[in-house]
Amino acid sequence: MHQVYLGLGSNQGDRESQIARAIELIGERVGQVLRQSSIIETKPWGFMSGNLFLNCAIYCETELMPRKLLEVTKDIERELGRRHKGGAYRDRTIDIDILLYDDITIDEPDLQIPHPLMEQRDFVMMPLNEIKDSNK
Ligand code: PH2
Ligand code: MG
Ligand code: MG
Repeated sequence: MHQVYLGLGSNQGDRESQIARAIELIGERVGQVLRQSSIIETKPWGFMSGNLFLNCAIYCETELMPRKLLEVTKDIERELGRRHKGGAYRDRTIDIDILLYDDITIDEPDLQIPHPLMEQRDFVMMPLNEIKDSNK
């Protein structure tokens, strides 16, 4: 089993439901979700919008390899109404980011692990620190 931390964010539509549904689908398709942080409300970082985010982090264990994990999280984003990918930051119904995957490092154009900007983002680090290594 591989140990994975994911960051979730939503600032458009029914934010709570979309985060809840994303976690449910991650549990079904990625692997058992063993820890979930508190959900915090945060101001948009890196772009202007009047829509506040809800952010949280989860820990799960998976058999999926990193690329397959990326594919599955992108499918879930699409199913939950996300219409854009990449490019400038915009409002989104759901964003699922791979923060950490075991101790591996990947640096490819479409997949970087650990998430390259996470340490600059309180909306990632606060929830992540809440669940990280809490009982391991
Ligand atoms: N995600 C971004 C850009 N800015 N700001 C907040 N508060 N929360 C996010 O999840 C977020 C963001 C790109 O993915
Ligand atoms: Mg993101
Ligand atoms: Mg993303």
